Amino acid sequence: MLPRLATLVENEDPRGLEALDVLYPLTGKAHVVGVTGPPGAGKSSLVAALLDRIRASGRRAAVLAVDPTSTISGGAVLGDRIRMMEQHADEGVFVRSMASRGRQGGLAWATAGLVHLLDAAGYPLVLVETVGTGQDGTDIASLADTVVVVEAPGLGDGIQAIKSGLLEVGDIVVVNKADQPGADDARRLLRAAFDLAHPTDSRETPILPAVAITGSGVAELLTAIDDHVSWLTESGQLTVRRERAARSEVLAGIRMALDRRLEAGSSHMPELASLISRVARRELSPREAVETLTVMLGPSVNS
Ligand SMILES: Nc1nc2c(ncn2[C@@H]2O[C@H](COP(=O)(O)OP(=O)(O)OP(=O)(O)O)[C@@H](O)[C@H]2O)c(=O)[nH]1
Ligand SMILES: [Mg+2]
Repeated sequence: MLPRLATLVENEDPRGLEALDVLYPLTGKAHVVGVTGPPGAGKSSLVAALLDRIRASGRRAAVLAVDPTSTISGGAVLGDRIRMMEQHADEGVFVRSMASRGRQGGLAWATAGLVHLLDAAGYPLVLVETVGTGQDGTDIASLADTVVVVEAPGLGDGIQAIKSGLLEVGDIVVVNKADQPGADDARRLLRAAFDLAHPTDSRETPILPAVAITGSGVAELLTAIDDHVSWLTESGQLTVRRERAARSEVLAGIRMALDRRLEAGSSHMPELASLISRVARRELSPREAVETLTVMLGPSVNS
């Protein structure tokens, strides 16, 4: 039933959404791990290697790959890999991919919905792969309990990675493709940058080498992931993160609902159409039109 239900949730079929409402109280038990990083860093390879490791130790896990075919690094190849994983999935593993294409905003919302479903289905570990550049709105950082940022040597210099802001959200950083030149330098540079930026943090962000295609370093990564959830629990950070996740999901939902209503525009909101026409005729400034429409949301932060 899970694949069918996932499709209903993904398509925002009312039956899927109702099921989510019913299932939601059962969620919150899974450890949600976001795996993000620049295109081609080896996220899918690393997730596949992690799955092998997880299965070998008799644990169960679900994987959600967001947009596996959208990137510059050979989307078709990657799509194949995900499909392969889907086929090989046994009862202890559930692999699902989701495209952001054609989705009118609401990617974070849809991702969260599927994660809740996998959580409710009883998978103790849910891995979510997203492409992260530091500027996109997939919000994996607010959704996940643990964020693994995957970097690789040769994907632009380390300074760029630091400036992108992506590293900031990482609870664990992996320098993948450690079999390639420059990996040690990349790791040293990242270590120095982290220590400079966070000299007094109670927890040091692990920066781990890995070779996803051979599985080297993957056991250490899984240990680091498990250690992080222990740290979250003991430090009370888990509660803080869950609160933040709930907040960002609700706000994302509100934004999406507003966006859609506005997109539906003239047919559902004759006032909007007439305001837009008045702006076009220069009878009303754009700001005045916005003000008129947002009055219903309460006083603006500026006033
Ligand atoms: N040499 C080497 N190649 C690797 C390693 N890990 C992955 N690759 C290769 O790097 C390419 C990209 O790997 P993927 O796992 O698809 O990377 P990704 O980050 O998921 O890519 P996108 O989903 O497109 O952003 C593939 O050709 C992999 O075989 C590694 O540790 N060493
Ligand atoms: Mg991938």
